[in-house]
Amino acid sequence: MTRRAFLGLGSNLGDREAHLNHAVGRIPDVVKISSIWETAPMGGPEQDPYLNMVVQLSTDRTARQLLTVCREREEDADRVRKERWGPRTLDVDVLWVDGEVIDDHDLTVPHPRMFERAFVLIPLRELAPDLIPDDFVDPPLDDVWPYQPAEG
Ligand code: GSY
Repeated sequence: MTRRAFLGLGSNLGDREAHLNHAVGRIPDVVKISSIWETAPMGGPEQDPYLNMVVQLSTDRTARQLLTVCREREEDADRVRKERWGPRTLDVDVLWVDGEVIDDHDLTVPHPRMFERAFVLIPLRELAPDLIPDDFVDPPLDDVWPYQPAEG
């Protein structure tokens, strides 16, 4: 059964834009891509701003199969799991799969923190306004701001 699914991507180490674009090109069944947003880091040690985006899939894959895709894309970016909440070349999370609810030790869907994170909700809103809580208030522009790619 083909369903709508959303993955969230983030990067704050190395060539952030290249990490995102490379991953998006290698995620199967992508049908829509949000803008890229630059976002202040939430949690963890002092670290550089992130680039964040969300992609929408129309897919037969289950959330668990999508988790495998996410991990493969993180491995492509040589992601090293050093410090929880620490800087990373690429983070890819399963946010939402229509009709799936999972609460396993390694996978929770819907993503347990997606509704508290402006860096998820703002790009997600471009693709799926129906998933945004009615009481969501946009954060100040110094928390989440449109990404301006370097020219040239
Ligand atoms: O959970 C994803 C990794 N991450 C991020 C992120 O993607 N964006 C921002 N702004 N802060 C973050 N903190 C963590 S951990």
